[in-house]
Parts: sequence; C-alpha cells; structure tokens
Amino acid sequence: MTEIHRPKTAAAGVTGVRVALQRSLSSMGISRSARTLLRVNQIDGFDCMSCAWPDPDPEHRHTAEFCENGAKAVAEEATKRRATPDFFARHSIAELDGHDERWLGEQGRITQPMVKRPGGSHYEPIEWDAAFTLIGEHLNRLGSPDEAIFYTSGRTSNEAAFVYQLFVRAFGTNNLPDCSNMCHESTSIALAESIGIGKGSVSLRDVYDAQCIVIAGQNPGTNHPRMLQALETGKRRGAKIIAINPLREAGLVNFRNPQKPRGVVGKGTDLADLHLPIRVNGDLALFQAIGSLLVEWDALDHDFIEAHTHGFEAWAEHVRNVDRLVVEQATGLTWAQITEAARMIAASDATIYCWAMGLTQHRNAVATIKEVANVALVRGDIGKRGAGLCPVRGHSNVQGDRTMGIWERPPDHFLDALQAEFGFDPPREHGFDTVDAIRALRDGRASVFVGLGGNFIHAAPDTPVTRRALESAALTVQISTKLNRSHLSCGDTALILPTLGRTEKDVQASGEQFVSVEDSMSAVHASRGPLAPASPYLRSEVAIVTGIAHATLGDRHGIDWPSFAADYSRIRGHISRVVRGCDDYETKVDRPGGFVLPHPPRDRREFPTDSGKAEIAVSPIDVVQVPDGHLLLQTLRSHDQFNTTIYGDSDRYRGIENARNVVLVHPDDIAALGLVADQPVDLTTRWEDDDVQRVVRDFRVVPYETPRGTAAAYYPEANPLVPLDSTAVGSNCPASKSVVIRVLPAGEVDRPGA
Ligand SMILES: Nc1nc2c(c(=O)[nH]1)N[C@H]1C(S)=C(S)[C@@H](COP(=O)(O)OP(=O)(O)OC[C@H]3O[C@@H](n4cnc5c(=O)[nH]c(N)nc54)[C@H](O)[C@@H]3O)O[C@H]1N2
Ligand SMILES: Nc1nc2c(c(=O)[nH]1)N[C@H]1C(S)=C(S)[C@@H](COP(=O)(O)OP(=O)(O)OC[C@H]3O[C@@H](n4cnc5c(=O)[nH]c(N)nc54)[C@H](O)[C@@H]3O)O[C@H]1N2
Ligand SMILES: [Mo]
Repeated sequence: MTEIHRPKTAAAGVTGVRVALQRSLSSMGISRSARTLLRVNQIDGFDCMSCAWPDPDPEHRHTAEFCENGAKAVAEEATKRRATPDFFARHSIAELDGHDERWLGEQGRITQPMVKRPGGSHYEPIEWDAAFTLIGEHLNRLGSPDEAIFYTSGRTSNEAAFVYQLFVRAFGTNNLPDCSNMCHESTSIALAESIGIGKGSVSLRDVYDAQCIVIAGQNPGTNHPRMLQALETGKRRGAKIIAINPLREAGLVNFRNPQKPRGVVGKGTDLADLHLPIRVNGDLALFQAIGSLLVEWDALDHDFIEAHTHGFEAWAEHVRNVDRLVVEQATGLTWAQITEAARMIAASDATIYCWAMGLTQHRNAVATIKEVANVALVRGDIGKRGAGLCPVRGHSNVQGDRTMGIWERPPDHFLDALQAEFGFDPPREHGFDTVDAIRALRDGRASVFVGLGGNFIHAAPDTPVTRRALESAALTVQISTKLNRSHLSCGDTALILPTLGRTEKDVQASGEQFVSVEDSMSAVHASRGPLAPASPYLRSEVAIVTGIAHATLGDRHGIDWPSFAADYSRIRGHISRVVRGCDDYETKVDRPGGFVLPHPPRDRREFPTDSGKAEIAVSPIDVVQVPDGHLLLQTLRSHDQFNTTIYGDSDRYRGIENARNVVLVHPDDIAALGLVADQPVDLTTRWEDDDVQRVVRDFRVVPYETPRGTAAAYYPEANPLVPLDSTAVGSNCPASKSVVIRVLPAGEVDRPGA
C-alpha cells in the first residue's frame, strides 16, 4: 500500500549511511562491501558510476568518498546474484517481460552471451565468436551502413567509446545516438552557440569560492549527493544559495554531511537561502526577468560585455520590454520573489549557475539555457574564480563519451583528425540522434540496433512506439551487465553480450588494464576495478566492441582491432593524436587526480564561436500553454533508482513509500479536478499533432506541494505519456518535463478496442 509521510527537509545524515550499508551488505556481504566501497573514487580505485560529479583533489579525499546512492549503484553491479543460462532456460522471454524492472535487475549479473533466434521463445547460450560472426553477417548484408544504429549509454569508458565510434565510422555511418540526446543535449547545443563550447566552465574550487550559487532544475540530494558537500563548503565560506525548483527538494533545503560526525547526528546545514517554487517550464521567463532587473539597475559588467560579448544591445532592448504579468503567469512567482533572486545575483561578484534535467527536458530548453548564459555573461560570471556555468551531468562518463566522438553530429575537425590518423574517409553526413533513430526503426529505414549499455526502451519516450520500433528490427544487440526491458522487446534475432563493469578487474593479453573517464568539470582520470569478474565468460566493453569490429570489417583500412583489446594503451595512443586536448594522454590520465581538458572561456575568456565573442541571444518568451482541467507533468527520479534501474520503492525524502505508480498533484488541484487523495486514476496526454491515445493506468493521486497546475510522476513509468515528437527546439531532446496531461478517475479512459 502507498504510504505517504511528510516530505523530509534534510538530506543524508544517519539514515543515508544506514541505507547505504544495508544495501551493500545484503547484496555483497561484509568483506566484498568493504573491499569495494573503500575503493570508490580513490586515486588507485574506480570511478563511481552513479553520477558525473567530480572528486576533490587527491589530498582532500575522504576514505569514504561515496554517497548513499553511489553505494546502491555499486551494490547493484557488485551483487553476488547471477542470471545464468539455466535461468534463461527456465523463463521464456514472454514470461520475463511480465516482471517489472526491479525484479529483472534483482536476477543479478548476466554470465554468458545469449541469443534469441528468429521465432524463438527463450534466450540460449552462444559462443562469443559465433555472436560476433552473426553481427558481422547482419551488418555486411545491409543495403547501406546507415541502416544500422549504434546507441551508447554514458557509463562506457573513454577507451571503449573511442574504439566504438572508430568502428562505426569505419563501417560507414554517423548513427551514434546516445543517452545525452535525452539528457544534456539542450545544454551542449545552447552552450556551443553561446560560449563556443558545449561544456561547463567551473571547477570544484570555484564552487568553494563562489559568493552565490544558483541551482535550477536539479535535485542533488538524490542524484548528485556529493555535490551537497561542495555546497556546504561554499556555504560555510560565505556563498548564498538560490534553489529554483517546483518542489522543495530535501537536499536543497538542508544537508547533514555524513562525512562529519556532527552531520550524521546533528542539525545539519541550511543550504538554500532562497527557494523559488517555480512553475514547471517557467525558467526562460524567470531568467529573462532577472536579466531585465540587472539592466534596470545597471548591475552589469560593462568591461566584460564590451571586450567579450556580441549581441548585448539587442538583448538589453528585448529584456527591457519583458512583461511582468507574462513572467508572473509563466513562473507562478511574485515579482518580489524574482527581485530578491536578482538582488542576490547583483550583490555577488562571483556566481555559479548550476542546472540539470529540470531545464534541459522542455520544448524551450535551448532558449532557457542560453538565457541562463546571458545572465552569467552580462555579469561577467565566466572565466573568473568562483564563477561560471555548471551544467551537472548525469551518467558518470557521458561527457567523456562525447569527447571521444560518440556524437551523431561530429565536428569536421574531429573527422579530419580521424582521417589523418587512420587513413580512411569517415562519413560526413550527420547520423540519427535517439529520437530520429526510433523514427528510422519505426519506418523501416533501419533494421539493426546495437546498444553499448543502457536500456533504450525504458529510457526513450513514447514507450509503446519505441517498443514496436525495436521489435521490428532484424537484429538487436545489447551489451549489458544486467537484464532489462530492452532485452525483452527485441528484434527477430537478439543478442545479449554480458560485459565487465567498473567494479571489476580487467585483465587482457598484455596484463591488467585500466580505463579512463571524464567528469562534469572536464577532469579526466583513470579507473581500476578491484573485484574478480562476475563470471569467467565476461568480456570487457573494449573486447566486445573490437570483436564485433573485427568480425565485421576484418582488417579493412589496416586497423588492427585485436591489438586494441590486448593493450588499451594502444587506444590511448590514438586518442592522444585524434582528440583535442588529449596529447600525452597515457601519462596525464594516470597521474593522481588525472588532468583537466582545456576550456577556452574558462581558461582565457576566449570564445570559440563564429564571431569570436560570446553570443548574447534574444529569445521570445515561449511557454507551454495548459488548457483548463489539464496539468503540466514533469517526469523525475525517485530517491531509489538509477534511471531505469529501480533499487526499491522508497522515495524517502519526498515521504512516498511502497509505490511508484503515483502522480504528485497540489491538494487544491486535486479538489478542483473532483478527485480525492489516493484515488486510482488514469493519466492521458493532450497532444494534438497526432490522434494517438497515450495513457498510463491505475496510478494513485498523492497530494504534494507542487505549484498549482503542475504535477510530477516517476520516470520510466510515465514515459508512455511523452510523445516522440514532443522535443526541445534545436536539440531534439524529449520534452519529458513538459507533458500536458489529464488526470481522470481510473476506468474513465476507453481501453483500446473496448
Ligand atoms: N541516484 C541517482 N543518481 C543519478 C541518477 C539516478 O537516476 N539516480 N541519474 C543520473 C542522470 S543520467 C542524470 S541526467 C542526473 C539527473 O539529475 P536531476 O536533473 O536532478 O534529475 P531529475 O530527477 O530528473 O530531477 C529534475 C529536478 O528538476 C526539477 N524540475 C522539473 N521541472 C522543472 C522546471 O521546469 N524548472 C525547474 N527549475 N525545475 C524543474 C524537479 O522538481 C527535480 O528536482 O542524475 C544522475 N544521477
Ligand atoms: N521520462 C523521462 N525519460 C528520461 C529521463 C527523464 O528524466 N524522464 N531521463 C533521460 C536521461 S537524463 C538519461 S541519461 C536516459 C538514460 O538512459 P540509459 O543510459 O539508456 O539507461 P540506464 O537506465 O542508465 O541503463 C541501465 C542499463 O545499463 C546497463 N549497464 C549498467 N552498467 C553497465 C556497464 O558498465 N556497461 C554496460 N555496457 N552496460 C551497463 C545495465 O544492463 C542496465 O540495465 O534516460 C532518459 N529518459
Ligand atoms: Mo542523464
């Protein structure tokens, strides 16, 4: 039964520590837990796979440099449970598909390569070489390389990502969609246009030195808990914190630092000085209003604007005309609240602007993020100590994968370098991103799908459409650690290729290997797993990718694929010559703490845009219109999941226990809709571009402090409501935080065919 408690105000503390230990002990046992957890984020250890928040300098690391949710992620991978061929023989695919995502994950690590043959009802074991040959045959039979899609999830190491994109381009396509297309793509596009590089401009030290920190559309208490420690340090040194979020998320409000005895049991630190409970999708209007006040007060860095920016006058003219009523309506905030936030920014000589999915997953996301950049630029808050733009990435190596060339729209300089290094002509035409890949599969323009990690079906929008798209493929290949939905809605022929995870030792012909990763602040470093592999049959991602490449291409273009798998330093040699900023990669990456990639705006206030200056862009205020009787739904993460991997049913900080099929609605809206708390309801989407009935059934209504007219539900359960074509302008990122819905008593929506 759904249990609803008062939402918590403080994050972490003693419960966080207890939960972390319980989870680890129950899936790993005592000695394995100790061996693993003490190596997380240590110099000679492995990079935690739960988020991309950076690690402190080597001399400032704690013995326990992980958080509750990091411990859950480690336990999930280092579990002692196994899904063996025997398991797959006992359960048909149809039967497995009847279980939820949590149950699938609980079956443990997959131990051997498995295949489902055309018409087959079960997965059965297959030898590695036979699996590679099968893939090579399928790929080489295609009419064009563009009929294959090569997806990547952001856990993949730099080495695996580099050989993967090399293989895909040597094969002849740029069809390299990745999870970033559903995540920070809007950031990458907006920042590339504004400041000339799609990455954030701050370091951890800047967070400690900031005078003001803005946190918009992010829930760090759950998704980046180690960020709270950095915020606490910044706060202790005098920073003011502004939280912009429809919800009063626990970690943003108060934090009990589990690294300190006082924090485990004590009162904790009040983090946010100001919380703006903004309406979902209101941030573009908010940042424009803040801009208008800064102009009105002349709280501007004129020297910076003069020397480094372009477009200021047009923008100033635009924001001077911002209509207060429109802003108040769009944001649900009072002008006084907005003025207070603007005053705090105006009073600070160094402000950091952080954001995550609450800003990126809207139709107007690119414009919104450019508006955040505008505020930073007119304040001169970039390329200076304690200030800058700080998009907080999700997957632990999603930024590194992009650096290594996992990108459906690779820049010419990258392809030129690839050509010079390997001597073949890489394809120049852009490939499919995630949404276009689904369309191509749906429409029969693609028939092979390879997933390097991830859970495409439950991560992508419009679940039934994505499911049918994948099922229509001739071949689907999933390189995975654990069972998930994407193994069950599969192609005619389907392969599961089980891989080593970050926690495991990776021994190849030349000896023990390490891999490298890049965090959200462009720091690149080595990662080494301490544990014995979950099964002797597992192969590393590098070995699997190069195995597929060799079976498909042989020695075409003279690339010696097996030599890459034998010794990863050979891959790093190529990386050092192909990827900008990675010269001398082998040495730099293995130094304690690694190295930081160049970032011209951060390092020298240089902006590699066409004009050579930072672009201050003008965007009209464009806000999603919500008709009467409808709500604007955001889909978000509970405290007990990692993306599509569900650890449990406890969204502890929000006080919601034992239920995931819930919709959080303001009590007055519940009454206005004629509903009552805990009532079973169906949710439907209002989307006029097609006549598809999108619905999820048997959800419960939970009264929750969210702005009037807005609602929240968990991802991935709510993904069937997100229309495939509802994406951010400019980045094509699914607008999974701007879904216009109706909440109806259960059973009132027609069942198809009923
Ligand atoms: N434990 C754990 N850690 C994770 C993950 C995980 O699933 N579990 N996922 C990883 C990944 S891939 C990512 S991308 C990150 C995600 O990290 P977050 O971006 O923190 O993840 P979400 O749960 O999507 O939370 C979005 C936040 O934005 C707010 N929000 C929603 N709409 C709006 C809006 O219109 N305006 C504003 N201002 N706020 C809004 C929501 O209330 C919520 O607090 O976390 C990474 N780390
Ligand atoms: N509605 C809605 N949809 C969303 C979002 C949202 O907020 N709302 N968020 C979006 C975001 S931000 C993201 S990043 C995507 C996430 O999309 P994905 O990255 O595709 O999804 P994950 O759930 O992180 O993938 C989990 C699977 O990865 C595999 N795996 C785990 N570790 C490893 C490893 O080391 N190697 C390999 N090869 N496989 C491994 C396991 O089999 C596991 O089942 O979802 C997006 N979808
Ligand atoms: Mo993400």
